[in-house]
Amino acid sequence: MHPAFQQRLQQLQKQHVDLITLANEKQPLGNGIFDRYQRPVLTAAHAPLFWRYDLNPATNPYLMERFGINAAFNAGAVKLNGRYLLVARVESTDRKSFFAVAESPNGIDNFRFRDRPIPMPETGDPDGNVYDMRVVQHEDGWIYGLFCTERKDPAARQGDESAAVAQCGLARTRDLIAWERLPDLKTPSPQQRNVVLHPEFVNGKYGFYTRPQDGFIEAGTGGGIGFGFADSMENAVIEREFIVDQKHYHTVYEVKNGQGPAPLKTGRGWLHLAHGVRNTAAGLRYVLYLFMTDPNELTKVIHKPAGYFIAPDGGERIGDVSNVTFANGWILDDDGTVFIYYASSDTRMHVATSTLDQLLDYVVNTPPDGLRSAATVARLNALIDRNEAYQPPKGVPVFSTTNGRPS
Ligand code: M1P
Repeated sequence: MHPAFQQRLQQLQKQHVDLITLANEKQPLGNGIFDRYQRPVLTAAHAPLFWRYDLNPATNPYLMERFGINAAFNAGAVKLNGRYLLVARVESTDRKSFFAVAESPNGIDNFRFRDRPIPMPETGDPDGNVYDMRVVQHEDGWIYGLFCTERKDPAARQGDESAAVAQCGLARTRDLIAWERLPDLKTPSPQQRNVVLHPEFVNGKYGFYTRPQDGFIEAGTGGGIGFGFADSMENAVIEREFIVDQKHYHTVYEVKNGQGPAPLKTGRGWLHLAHGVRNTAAGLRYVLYLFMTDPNELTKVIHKPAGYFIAPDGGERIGDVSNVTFANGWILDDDGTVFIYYASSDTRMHVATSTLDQLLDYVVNTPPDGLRSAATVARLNALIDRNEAYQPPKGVPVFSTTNGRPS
């Protein structure tokens, strides 16, 4: 073997091991609702070297990349046998996405991809692209994967090579190793993305959160997080969708929104993580928000704090599709810790941690959006009024509110 090949291989190996064994620390202080961490938990660079390089010096004397990985993002999440598993959307440089499992012993660092991507079977109508899997442990005993399957729009006008139809692909597994593909979900909507299975039966039926939309990008007359029922998973058909949480003028979800992972069952109701999209001069901005639905009436929102819960911050703002946070996986541990896995800018995965108690406090006690600037000012003044009793006594040095320096 040529010494240069050997030397480069050793350097690449060291760089990879250093990356995947790095400890991840909490960022200091936080906002009291959740904690961010110093570094992403999963990136394209986490992909094993044997996915990216032909390691044979005879056929790859320059040790060049033969298979480029572009991004690792929008991961479903599940805890199995004490391990924290992410089912990531891995995107190769040819723009195709596929699913691959990465696992960690603690949920915040040391994520390693399993040796091979998921060999997702196809239906009779092959997928053009698959992405954004929600992993749901249903009470029927199966672990379901619900994901977007995208195909070229057969009605696209001649020359239009970007028109696509998105629908919900379904698959199930017991172990995240062997997957059985089921027929795609059928709904009345021309397009579907962000479809999620409710983890319990609802009156003996399977409940689905949906996102009806008219076009591939535009929600149009659709949009909003919907809900519908199907009698079976082997032939899942939803006849009617009910809107649970609609998009709304001049909010962080004015263009569209979508359910994140499956909701968590709590003593107060079902806790939902979702994304909301608004338009800006710089393009669409995706943020995450929380809301809660009634424990028995699943289409009734009972709490919804104003505004966003997580938005792109610092380096999270930049990536292939900048200004995006997107989440389709979270894990509730037995001790009440919640691991929120979110992607930034369609490029990499992060974790934020909180507790169920903190998230419930946030959702129940944060006032809803008043939908007008004056209502926002009233909400702020109400807080300032309540805080009057807790101001430091007069004469005690405080930070000036006028010049930002100690007075
Ligand atoms: O690029 C941002 C996101 O856009 C889509 O989300 P939505 O269906 O809500 O518009 C998806 O393609 C998602 O994967 C992507 O992160």
